Amino acid sequence: MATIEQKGMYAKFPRSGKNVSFTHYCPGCGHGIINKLIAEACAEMGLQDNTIFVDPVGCGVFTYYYWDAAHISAAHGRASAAATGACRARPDAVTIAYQGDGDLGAIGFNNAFQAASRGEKFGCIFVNNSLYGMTGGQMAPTTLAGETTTTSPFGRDTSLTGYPLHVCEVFNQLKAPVYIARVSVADTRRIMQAKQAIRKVFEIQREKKGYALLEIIAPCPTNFKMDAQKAAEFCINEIEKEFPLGVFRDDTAKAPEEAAAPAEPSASPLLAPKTVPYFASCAELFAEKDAIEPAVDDKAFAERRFKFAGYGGQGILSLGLTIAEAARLERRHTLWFPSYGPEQRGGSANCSVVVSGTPIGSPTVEHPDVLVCMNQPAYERFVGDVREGGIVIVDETVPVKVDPPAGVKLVVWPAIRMAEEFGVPKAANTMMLAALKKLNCTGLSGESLETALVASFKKKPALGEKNRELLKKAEAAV
Ligand SMILES: Cc1ncc(C[n+]2csc(CCOP(=O)(O)OP(=O)(O)O)c2C)c(N)n1
Ligand code: SF4
Repeated sequence: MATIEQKGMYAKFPRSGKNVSFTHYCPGCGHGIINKLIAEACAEMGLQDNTIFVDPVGCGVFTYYYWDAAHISAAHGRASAAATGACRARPDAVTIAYQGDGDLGAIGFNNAFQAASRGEKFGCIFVNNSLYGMTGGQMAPTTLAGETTTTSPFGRDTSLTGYPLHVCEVFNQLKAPVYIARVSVADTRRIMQAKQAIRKVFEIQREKKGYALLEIIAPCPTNFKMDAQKAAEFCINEIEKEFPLGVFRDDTAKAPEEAAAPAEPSASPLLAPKTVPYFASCAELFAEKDAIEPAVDDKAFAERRFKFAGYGGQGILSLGLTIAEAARLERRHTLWFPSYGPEQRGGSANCSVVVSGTPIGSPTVEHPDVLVCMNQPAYERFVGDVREGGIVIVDETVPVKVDPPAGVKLVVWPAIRMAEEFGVPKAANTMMLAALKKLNCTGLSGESLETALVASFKKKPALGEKNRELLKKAEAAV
């Protein structure tokens, strides 16, 4: 239970409509102790204003109510993936993922393992209480042989469910991590050691040394069905017997080149050393790749949201990409977000595009201003979502059996027919671009749209010019 003065924590936790000064953890829960140690370490080291915590799904889910720092809430098992994004996007910050043994050891194992293998620069604090606490005490990969849980009521049967997963030992096979250790919070001496180890994880991140994994054995009195004292004893006498405490690796004193030494150079051209540039941020990567000019903020430019939908193979995704590219040419903020089924061709496909004068929060488009539909299922699926004042452009082959919502304009456009009449059936998407251009509903100039269209055929320049011609022909024809 936190006190109001607890370092690194908020004074009050405004949870479930109440403004309380106690956490949601059960009495004697290891999470409560660990939360306190993490908050203290972060505050004492002066890192509160520069720390991003990535919160799990599990009993640790509410840490954003407690730790006074930046937070990202990840989906179940995805904290290491989200932490990868956070530490790459903000290499100057300290990123700490907090995960339970179900979250990391079961659903999220591959995410966590691959992040460790890549040596992502974040610290992962992994709370092992040997079961799924939040959902009522089910068996986890870390459950001991013979341990009773709600899904192993007669004790874990290793002949059916395998053996307890030793996360530290498995991760210790990887090259990249710089620090791997297991501690416990089952008594005062252990808590003091755990605090030192937590500080070490923060230090490694502050000094940008690399990936660190700290497993913490923690009691869950509620699901062990024991009082706090007995639950702590169970950790010491049983869990720690299976999961011995200790430091598995500490490469922090080594120079980075030494810690993850590259493989010996090879004579094979496939393995020949290449110079791989290091990019500190995505912006830098893109700038290098395509010499892209960054977007310019322009509050006067109203955000527009587009949805393009049809069958795979109709060029729906490229049409969206052309709009995004035209926006980029005008140095607008833009995002293109495709969604398609497993089929290469013929399955349904759609993409969302956002064009904005200010940075864009989400790439998903739930209520488009402009909807372009190339087939009936797409029309019926999305037409009801279009925002009032918006526009729907639908190919004339689509039977319009459902009216658009009130205040939405419907334009029926002969994209497929024109493309066939012009002898290039595959150019139906270019015909749709002509509609967007002619109806002036992109907020982008005709010149940018044309340039983006031609650029989309970068590898086949003749086709680019052909499509520019077709675009003009379509505009003149309708
Ligand atoms: C995708 C998904 N699958 C399952 C769940 C249900 N669920 C929530 S927490 C949890 C397990 C939590 O156990 P653990 O990670 O060990 O954390 P603890 O609660 O013990 O701290 C599960 C299975 C979910 N929220 N999302
Ligand atoms: S259920 Fe277990 S892990 Fe969850 S808060 Fe209670 S004691 Fe802690």
